[in-house]
Amino acid sequence: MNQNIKIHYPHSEKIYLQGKRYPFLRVGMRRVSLMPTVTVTDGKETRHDNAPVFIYDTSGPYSDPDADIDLERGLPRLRETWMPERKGTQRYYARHGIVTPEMEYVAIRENMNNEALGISSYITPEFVREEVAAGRAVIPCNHRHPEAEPMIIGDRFLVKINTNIGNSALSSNLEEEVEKAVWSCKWGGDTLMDLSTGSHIHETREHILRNCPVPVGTVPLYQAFEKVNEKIADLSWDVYRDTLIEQCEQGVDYFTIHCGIRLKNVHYALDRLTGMVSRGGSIISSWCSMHQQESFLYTHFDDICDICRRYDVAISLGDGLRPGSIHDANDRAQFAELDTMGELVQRAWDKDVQVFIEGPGHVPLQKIRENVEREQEKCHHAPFYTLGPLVTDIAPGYDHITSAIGAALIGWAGTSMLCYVTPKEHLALPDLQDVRDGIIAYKIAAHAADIAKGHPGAMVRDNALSKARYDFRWLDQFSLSLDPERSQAIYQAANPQQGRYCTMCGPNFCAARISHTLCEEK
Ligand code: IRN
Ligand code: FE2
Repeated sequence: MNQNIKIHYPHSEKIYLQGKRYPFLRVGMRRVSLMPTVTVTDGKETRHDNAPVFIYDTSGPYSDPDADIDLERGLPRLRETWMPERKGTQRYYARHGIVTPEMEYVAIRENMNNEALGISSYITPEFVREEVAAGRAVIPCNHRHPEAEPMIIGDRFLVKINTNIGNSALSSNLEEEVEKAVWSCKWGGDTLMDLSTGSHIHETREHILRNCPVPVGTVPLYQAFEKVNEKIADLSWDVYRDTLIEQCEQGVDYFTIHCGIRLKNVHYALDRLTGMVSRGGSIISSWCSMHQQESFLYTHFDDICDICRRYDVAISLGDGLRPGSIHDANDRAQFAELDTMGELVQRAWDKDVQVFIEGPGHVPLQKIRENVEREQEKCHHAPFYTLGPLVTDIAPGYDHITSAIGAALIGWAGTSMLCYVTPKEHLALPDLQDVRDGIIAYKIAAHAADIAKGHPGAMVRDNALSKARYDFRWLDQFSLSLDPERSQAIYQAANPQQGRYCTMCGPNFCAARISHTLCEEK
């Protein structure tokens, strides 16, 4: 059933590495096999094998030809049998010195090439445990979402990307929603936020969760707002609490909660160039000023933590006062909220709840580093998760680019996860092509940051692709690229004979060819 939703990557094989502490673990990854390099000296041909390259794989069972996919039944419940009884959160186990199966899983996953080639690196299961215990890393994995493959968010690990799906008011059909989720996983989305606000919100989320191999996040305030018929004044802790529990039960892995907004700070955002641009932030700020009260998200924060702890749902502290233009970046509204988040991080940790911090938004290049440094200082090094940031405001239609530039820089400076932005940002709801363009832009930013940070093995894929390019192994170049379909289509459209050159320079102007001749003459 539904086999047509399967994912196929060219010249790739789905392989699984087994756990050592937990031999039942099978960590999926993509193995790209390459052609040999052929050199000709004195008319004699020599072949040198090229080692396969292992690629971090977010596509779960969808890229496994043997998996039987049935969208009605949902994915296999991978993590269900890993621990007989879940006594606490990943943070709880980490602090008690216990390496969970999830911790070993992410250690193997982060090490792809090193692990397969038997090269040791600092990323061991014990290292993962230490980072989770210290609060510097988070493994979002609700006990009730056993379909998800564990992944880790922290600045000593690969930089991750989040994609958003979901539609406003108009509801599309359930199968379409799952297709969007799988599409995001295909191109490399590490986590997925379901921001649906339409009708059937519960069923849509259920369908996505049961078929999603990556952690799923939501903003529960959106559904609570629907429940009170979009009347801000009618929002209350009771409605919010019930919504939280409903979503915890379904298996949502992390919640964006805008609890850093304090009544006394709301006015800071009012004399800005662009006021408030966070949906959740503007709703909750408006509630505070209508009632002249602290928000229930702030006053009930400990209750929220008690609920999240039971399921191991991570809290993503929402940046309700993030700047909506480079003009407003790093202002007192933004930083006042960050101070409150720092206080809340400590309270979440006291209850063993995993927590990370959302950040901007729109920030010019020269103000980016301060964001990370300040976050690490005020929020005690909890992982930072930013939306871009866009480094200029003048390119609507291209905001995947304006924001990927900021994302690369902020990732290099220490941000652990980047929330993608598509070309349609500020203009319209993205379609499938926009999602793909947004993801690729963010994979570039995240990978560039991994290289700059010296993540072990990060450059293996670059070096293999460069060698393929220099050897004119076109197919290898395509299969190693972030978007094999696009690179191959462009090449083939221009060069139907597939000669040893591309149409950018033509055969006689090709520097690589000339360089090869030089080497052969030497
Ligand atoms: C990420 C970092 N800062 C904000 N985000 C994302 O923005 C967050 O993860 C969620 O997907 C969305 C929340 O939007 P509002 O409600 O703050 O506009
Ligand atoms: Fe924006």
